[in-house]
Amino acid sequence: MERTFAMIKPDATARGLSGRILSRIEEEGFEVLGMKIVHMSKAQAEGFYAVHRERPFFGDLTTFMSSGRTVVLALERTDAIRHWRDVMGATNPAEAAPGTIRAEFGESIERNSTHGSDAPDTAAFELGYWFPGAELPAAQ
Ligand code: IDP
Ligand code: MG
Repeated sequence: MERTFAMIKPDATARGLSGRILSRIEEEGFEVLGMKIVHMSKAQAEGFYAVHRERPFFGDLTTFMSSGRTVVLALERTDAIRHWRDVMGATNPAEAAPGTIRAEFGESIERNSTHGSDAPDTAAFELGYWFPGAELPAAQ
């Protein structure tokens, strides 16, 4: 079993897509260990995306991510990190494979509907960022 951090981004919550995305998550065999709705501040978005601080899109990205509600999720499954990245599809919805969430719902490379951790170390950081302390059940 492995855990990953996922998020339904503001473009998707605004269009009423949270339920459909959560259904897909459960259909894919993920256990939802933690879930909450967060309207993050700009500073929280900057902390979460600190790894992208130097990228040209950092300002726009953190403005977008703090513009509305997100659903933050702690997910568990075998091969969770890679499987969730596969289900989301490529960062740019125009390049995402048919049937992926970003191909189906993404509006642009920025407004691409979902987030997923890309490696064990980023998953650990991101899970701890949104589910601090003992909010999640202890790993088996
Ligand atoms: P990922 O979400 O597929 O892991 P990252 O490269 O980690 O992609 O970028 C984080 C987020 O930043 C993306 O999901 C997207 O919302 C935004 N982003 C990435 N590249 C661009 C870009 O070239 N222009 C605008 N926004 C971008
Ligand atoms: Mg990333």
